[in-house]
Amino acid sequence: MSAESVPQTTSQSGAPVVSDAHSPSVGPDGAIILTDHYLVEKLAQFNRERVPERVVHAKGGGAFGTFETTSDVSQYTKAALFQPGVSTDLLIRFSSVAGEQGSPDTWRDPRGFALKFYTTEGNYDLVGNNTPVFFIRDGIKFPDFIHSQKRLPGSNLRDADMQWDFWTLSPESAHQVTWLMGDRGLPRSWRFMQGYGSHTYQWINAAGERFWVKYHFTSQQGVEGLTGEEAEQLAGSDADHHIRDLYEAIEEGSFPKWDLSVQVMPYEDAKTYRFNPFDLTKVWPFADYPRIPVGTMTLNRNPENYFAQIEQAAFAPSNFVPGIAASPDKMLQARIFSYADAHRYRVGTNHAQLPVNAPKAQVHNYSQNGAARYHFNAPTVPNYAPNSKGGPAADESLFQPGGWENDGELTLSAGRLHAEDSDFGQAGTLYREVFDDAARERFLATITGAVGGVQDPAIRDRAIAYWTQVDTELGESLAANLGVGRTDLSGESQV
Ligand code: HDE
Repeated sequence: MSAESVPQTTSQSGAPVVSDAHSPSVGPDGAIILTDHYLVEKLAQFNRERVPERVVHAKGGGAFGTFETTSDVSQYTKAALFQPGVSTDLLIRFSSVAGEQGSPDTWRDPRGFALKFYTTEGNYDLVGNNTPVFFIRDGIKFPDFIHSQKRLPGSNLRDADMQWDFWTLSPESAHQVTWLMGDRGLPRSWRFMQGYGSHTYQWINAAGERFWVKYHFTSQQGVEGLTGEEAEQLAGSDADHHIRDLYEAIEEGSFPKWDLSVQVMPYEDAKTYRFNPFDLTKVWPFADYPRIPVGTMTLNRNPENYFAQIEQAAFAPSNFVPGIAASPDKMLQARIFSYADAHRYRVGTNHAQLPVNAPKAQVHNYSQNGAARYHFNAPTVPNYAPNSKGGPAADESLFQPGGWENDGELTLSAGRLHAEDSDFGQAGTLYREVFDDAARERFLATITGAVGGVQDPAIRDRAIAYWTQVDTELGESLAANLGVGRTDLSGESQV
């Protein structure tokens, strides 16, 4: 391109720059000068290019797209984006969990499936994973859980003993660990995996009737995994394999799609359902509550700038819209605090004003100032309410009668046990009835390798007992593969 046709380089304040190759100096070999404000600006800006990476889900990638509501679910929710025929722009970010920003995409891990719907009623964020359950059912254990999956405080190395010490002392983790050690833990790429809201949420229809729902995103590309060998090879040869796969597919016009369906539980069913419907370690079998089609998500536009649009993307489970609300799920409630807090720390108090996070709906409120404030009210709008000067007014008639009955003394509890609740039941069902023979064979090989990395015999024995409680034969096969005798369910080896 000729010199005339390219833009003139400027400083951040727009002044023309004379060189990006030589710093002015006193004589050819002389001192460079402090008044060279462009050199100072360029080096100072460089030092400040990073925002803190996400403390979990640090490595990821994303795209923009649309959601089309193709069914009529208005009997369950009044949410504008889920009304028949409505098309809504969205942003998705996929991610791994434990790895830092530079880590390989193909490490065994759950995958984040975070959605931001730019609806006419404000942004609706649905921040889920590629598995329908989670490791724990109370947010107070989350920092500890993540610590156990990352690095030892002394050596800064990852450690199988730490992982399995936490898991075997947290039996509620068994269902999700079974998903993790199965094929879903190594998706071929983000395009070939399912997505879930994981939690139970509440939908409220125009008449104020309440329903409990679970979200399912079914990949139209199918579900495919990597073998352990393929994943390890890719971890070495292409750490960004999943980012690349999604980016190149969209560039080529091969737009990945997912069909959204929901399981809907009538409000009153929750009290007597066979499983605690708000326990994030449990699924609702489809036979009990079949999936009801809602619509289709299509990803059709890559980010133009990764940092501005993906690294600074701020997804928050607290971003609800009318017709959608929380549930008694303690994990969801803890997340409602944590995400916006993380964004205020990581991106800044006005993160919601960044274009990628800004709603398409108009914003009117009395918040003001704070670092990097960009949007502001006209000077005629007062910064207090109530006021007689035409400032924005809240509308109590919009109060949605969501919520649920709460009563009883403060207590410490893992939640009310329902008829068929157990920490290992659904994990065993997944292993015996969902996995086929080949998947069970791969699964045994995976946990043999993983538990085989444990050094502490007491933790190893507890891990054998943990898998024995999922499935007796599985536990026996694992013990045989590890050359360990039977372990009683208390975790003591009976060698
Ligand atoms: Fe997260 N989680 N989480 N998490 N999570 C974050 O938010 C947290 C949980 C998930 O692409 C953080 O911006 C708590 C369940 C995804 O930007 C943080 C608890 C599920 C992403 C946070 C959980 C998730 C995050 C880290 C226990 C699936 C990436 C930095 C109560 C249903 C979103 C940040 C993106 C990110 C907190 C458990 C999924 C620290 C306290 C369960 C997909 O705020």
